[in-house]
Amino acid sequence: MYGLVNKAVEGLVRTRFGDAMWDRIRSDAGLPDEPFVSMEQYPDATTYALVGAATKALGVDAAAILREFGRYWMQYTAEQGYGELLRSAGRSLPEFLHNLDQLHTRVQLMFPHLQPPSFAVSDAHDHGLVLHYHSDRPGLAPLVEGLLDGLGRRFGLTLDVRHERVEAGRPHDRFHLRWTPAAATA
Ligand code: 1DX
Repeated sequence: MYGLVNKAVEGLVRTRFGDAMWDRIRSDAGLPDEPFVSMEQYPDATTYALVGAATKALGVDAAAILREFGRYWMQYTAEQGYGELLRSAGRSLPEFLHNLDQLHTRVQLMFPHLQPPSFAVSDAHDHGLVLHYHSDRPGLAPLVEGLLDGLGRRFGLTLDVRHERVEAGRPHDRFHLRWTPAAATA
Protein backbone atom coordinates (compact mmCIF):
# COMPACT_ATOMS: atom_id res chain seq x y z
CA MET A 1 0.00 0.00 0.00
CA TYR A 2 1.03 3.56 -0.51
CA GLY A 3 2.92 5.16 2.38
CA LEU A 4 -0.03 7.46 3.03
CA VAL A 5 -1.74 4.54 4.75
CA ASN A 6 1.22 3.81 7.06
CA LYS A 7 1.55 7.52 7.77
CA ALA A 8 -2.08 7.57 8.82
CA VAL A 9 -1.44 4.66 11.21
CA GLU A 10 1.48 6.64 12.59
CA GLY A 11 -0.62 9.79 12.92
CA LEU A 12 -3.37 7.90 14.74
CA VAL A 13 -0.95 6.30 17.24
CA ARG A 14 1.02 9.51 17.85
CA THR A 15 -2.07 11.67 18.48
CA ARG A 16 -3.91 9.15 20.67
CA PHE A 17 -1.02 7.50 22.52
CA GLY A 18 2.06 9.67 22.10
CA ASP A 19 5.46 9.50 20.41
CA ALA A 20 6.92 6.88 22.76
CA MET A 21 4.09 4.45 21.96
CA TRP A 22 4.67 4.99 18.23
CA ASP A 23 8.39 4.26 18.67
CA ARG A 24 7.58 1.04 20.47
CA ILE A 25 5.00 -0.12 17.90
CA ARG A 26 7.24 0.74 14.95
CA SER A 27 10.18 -1.09 16.46
CA ASP A 28 8.05 -4.12 17.54
CA ALA A 29 6.87 -4.29 13.91
CA GLY A 30 10.53 -4.62 12.89
CA LEU A 31 10.56 -1.32 11.00
CA PRO A 32 13.47 1.14 10.89
CA ASP A 33 13.17 4.63 12.39
CA GLU A 34 12.66 6.25 8.99
CA PRO A 35 9.76 8.38 7.81
CA PHE A 36 7.15 6.84 5.51
CA VAL A 37 6.78 8.60 2.16
CA SER A 38 3.11 9.06 1.18
CA MET A 39 3.53 8.47 -2.52
CA GLU A 40 5.89 5.50 -2.27
CA GLN A 41 4.70 1.91 -2.18
CA TYR A 42 5.30 -0.39 0.76
CA PRO A 43 4.51 -4.09 1.10
CA ASP A 44 1.06 -4.75 2.59
CA ALA A 45 2.97 -6.81 5.18
CA THR A 46 4.34 -3.55 6.61
CA THR A 47 0.84 -2.26 7.36
CA TYR A 48 -0.30 -5.62 8.78
CA ALA A 49 2.85 -5.74 10.96
CA LEU A 50 2.02 -2.29 12.36
CA VAL A 51 -1.52 -3.38 13.20
CA GLY A 52 -0.20 -6.60 14.79
CA ALA A 53 2.36 -4.71 16.90
CA ALA A 54 -0.32 -2.19 17.93
CA THR A 55 -2.67 -4.95 19.17
CA LYS A 56 0.08 -6.20 21.49
CA ALA A 57 1.31 -2.81 22.67
CA LEU A 58 -2.19 -1.43 23.28
CA GLY A 59 -3.84 -4.67 24.44
CA VAL A 60 -6.81 -4.37 22.09
CA ASP A 61 -7.82 -6.63 19.22
CA ALA A 62 -7.02 -5.95 15.58
CA ALA A 63 -10.67 -5.22 14.75
CA ALA A 64 -10.75 -2.35 17.26
CA ILE A 65 -7.58 -0.84 15.79
CA LEU A 66 -8.82 -1.20 12.22
CA ARG A 67 -12.15 0.38 13.14
CA GLU A 68 -10.40 3.33 14.78
CA PHE A 69 -8.10 3.63 11.75
CA GLY A 70 -11.08 3.76 9.40
CA ARG A 71 -12.63 6.62 11.38
CA TYR A 72 -9.31 8.45 11.41
CA TRP A 73 -8.67 7.97 7.65
CA MET A 74 -11.51 10.31 6.62
CA GLN A 75 -10.12 13.10 8.78
CA TYR A 76 -6.46 12.38 7.98
CA THR A 77 -6.85 12.37 4.19
CA ALA A 78 -8.94 15.56 4.34
CA GLU A 79 -5.97 17.20 6.14
CA GLN A 80 -3.34 15.71 3.81
CA GLY A 81 -4.50 17.47 0.66
CA TYR A 82 -7.33 15.16 -0.38
CA GLY A 83 -10.18 17.35 0.86
CA GLU A 84 -11.25 18.27 -2.66
CA LEU A 85 -11.10 14.62 -3.74
CA LEU A 86 -13.44 13.73 -0.85
CA ARG A 87 -15.77 16.67 -1.54
CA SER A 88 -16.00 15.73 -5.21
CA ALA A 89 -17.15 12.22 -4.28
CA GLY A 90 -20.50 13.42 -3.02
CA ARG A 91 -22.56 15.61 -0.76
CA SER A 92 -24.55 12.82 0.87
CA LEU A 93 -23.65 9.39 2.21
CA PRO A 94 -25.38 7.39 -0.56
CA GLU A 95 -23.89 9.62 -3.27
CA PHE A 96 -20.40 9.24 -1.77
CA LEU A 97 -20.66 5.45 -1.53
CA HIS A 98 -22.02 5.25 -5.05
CA ASN A 99 -18.98 7.21 -6.31
CA LEU A 100 -16.24 5.39 -4.35
CA ASP A 101 -14.97 3.33 -7.28
CA GLN A 102 -14.76 6.51 -9.37
CA LEU A 103 -12.83 8.20 -6.58
CA HIS A 104 -10.29 5.36 -6.64
CA THR A 105 -10.09 5.46 -10.44
CA ARG A 106 -9.22 9.12 -10.14
CA VAL A 107 -6.48 8.46 -7.56
CA GLN A 108 -5.18 5.65 -9.79
CA LEU A 109 -4.62 8.12 -12.65
CA MET A 110 -1.95 9.79 -10.51
CA PHE A 111 -0.82 6.73 -8.55
CA PRO A 112 -1.05 3.75 -10.91
CA HIS A 113 0.05 1.16 -8.36
CA LEU A 114 -3.01 1.76 -6.21
CA GLN A 115 -4.83 -1.54 -5.56
CA PRO A 116 -8.23 -0.22 -4.59
CA PRO A 117 -11.02 -2.36 -3.23
CA SER A 118 -14.34 -2.23 -5.02
CA PHE A 119 -17.62 -0.98 -3.58
CA ALA A 120 -21.13 -1.44 -4.99
CA VAL A 121 -24.46 -0.17 -3.70
CA SER A 122 -27.75 -2.09 -3.84
CA ASP A 123 -31.18 -1.97 -2.18
CA ALA A 124 -30.98 1.80 -1.78
CA HIS A 125 -33.95 3.58 -0.22
CA ASP A 126 -34.45 6.88 1.64
CA HIS A 127 -32.63 5.89 4.82
CA GLY A 128 -30.65 2.81 4.00
CA LEU A 129 -28.75 0.70 1.49
CA VAL A 130 -26.53 -2.38 1.19
CA LEU A 131 -22.84 -1.84 0.48
CA HIS A 132 -20.89 -4.66 -1.18
CA TYR A 133 -17.14 -4.61 -0.51
CA HIS A 134 -14.63 -6.65 -2.54
CA SER A 135 -10.95 -6.53 -1.67
CA ASP A 136 -7.83 -8.52 -2.44
CA ARG A 137 -6.66 -7.72 1.09
CA PRO A 138 -7.86 -10.07 3.83
CA GLY A 139 -9.40 -9.11 7.14
CA LEU A 140 -10.18 -5.45 6.57
CA ALA A 141 -13.96 -5.46 7.04
CA PRO A 142 -13.59 -3.73 10.45
CA LEU A 143 -11.62 -0.98 8.69
CA VAL A 144 -14.60 -0.43 6.37
CA GLU A 145 -16.91 -0.28 9.41
CA GLY A 146 -14.71 2.52 10.73
CA LEU A 147 -14.74 4.30 7.35
CA LEU A 148 -18.55 4.14 7.35
CA ASP A 149 -18.61 5.53 10.87
CA GLY A 150 -16.39 8.41 9.75
CA LEU A 151 -18.64 9.00 6.74
CA GLY A 152 -21.72 9.03 8.96
CA ARG A 153 -20.10 11.72 11.08
CA ARG A 154 -19.03 13.66 7.97
CA PHE A 155 -22.61 13.78 6.71
CA GLY A 156 -24.20 14.40 10.11
CA LEU A 157 -26.01 11.06 10.35
CA THR A 158 -26.63 8.55 13.07
CA LEU A 159 -25.61 5.42 11.26
CA ASP A 160 -26.38 1.81 12.10
CA VAL A 161 -24.21 -0.80 10.32
CA ARG A 162 -24.65 -4.57 10.28
CA HIS A 163 -21.80 -6.58 8.77
CA GLU A 164 -22.29 -9.84 6.89
CA ARG A 165 -19.52 -12.00 5.43
CA VAL A 166 -20.47 -13.75 2.19
CA GLU A 167 -18.39 -16.85 1.46
CA ALA A 168 -20.40 -18.18 -1.50
CA GLY A 169 -19.11 -17.51 -5.01
CA ARG A 170 -16.60 -14.69 -4.95
CA PRO A 171 -16.20 -14.05 -1.20
CA HIS A 172 -16.90 -10.51 -0.07
CA ASP A 173 -18.45 -8.45 2.71
CA ARG A 174 -21.86 -6.84 2.86
CA PHE A 175 -22.74 -3.92 5.06
CA HIS A 176 -26.40 -3.22 5.77
CA LEU A 177 -26.73 0.50 6.48
CA ARG A 178 -29.60 2.43 8.03
CA TRP A 179 -29.39 6.09 8.99
CA THR A 180 -31.27 8.98 10.54
CA PRO A 181 -30.16 12.60 10.88
CA ALA A 182 -27.92 12.86 13.97
CA ALA A 183 -29.63 14.30 17.03
CA ALA A 184 -28.65 17.93 17.59
CA THR A 185 -26.14 18.38 20.40
CA ALA A 186 -26.60 21.23 22.86
F1 1DX B 1 -15.60 4.39 2.44
O1 1DX B 1 -7.70 -2.41 0.34
C1 1DX B 1 -14.27 6.29 2.18
O2 1DX B 1 -2.27 1.80 -1.72
C2 1DX B 1 -14.44 4.93 2.08
O3 1DX B 1 -9.54 -3.38 1.04
C3 1DX B 1 -13.42 4.08 1.59
O4 1DX B 1 -3.51 0.27 -2.69
C4 1DX B 1 -13.06 6.84 1.78
F2 1DX B 1 -0.77 9.48 -2.82
C5 1DX B 1 -3.38 9.32 -2.36
C6 1DX B 1 -2.61 8.20 -2.30
C7 1DX B 1 -1.15 8.27 -2.63
C8 1DX B 1 -4.73 9.32 -2.00
F3 1DX B 1 -0.92 7.52 -3.67
C9 1DX B 1 -4.54 6.97 -1.54
F4 1DX B 1 -0.42 7.82 -1.66
C10 1DX B 1 -7.51 6.99 -1.49
C11 1DX B 1 -7.26 9.11 -0.39
C12 1DX B 1 -8.83 6.92 -1.05
C13 1DX B 1 -8.57 9.02 0.07
C14 1DX B 1 -6.99 2.04 -1.08
C15 1DX B 1 -5.57 3.50 0.16
C16 1DX B 1 -5.87 1.43 -1.64
C17 1DX B 1 -4.46 2.92 -0.40
C18 1DX B 1 -8.31 -0.08 1.77
C19 1DX B 1 -8.54 0.96 2.82
C20 1DX B 1 -8.93 -1.40 2.17
C21 1DX B 1 -11.09 3.75 0.71
C22 1DX B 1 -8.03 2.30 2.38
C23 1DX B 1 -10.04 3.50 1.79
C24 1DX B 1 -10.76 7.82 0.25
C25 1DX B 1 -8.02 3.74 0.42
O5 1DX B 1 -10.85 6.54 0.92
C26 1DX B 1 -8.69 -2.47 1.09
C27 1DX B 1 -3.39 1.26 -1.94
C28 1DX B 1 -5.32 8.13 -1.59
C29 1DX B 1 -6.72 8.09 -1.16
C30 1DX B 1 -9.37 7.93 -0.28
C31 1DX B 1 -6.85 3.08 -0.18
C32 1DX B 1 -4.60 1.89 -1.31
C33 1DX B 1 -12.20 4.64 1.19
C34 1DX B 1 -12.04 6.03 1.29
N1 1DX B 1 -8.82 2.83 1.26
C35 1DX B 1 -3.19 7.00 -1.89
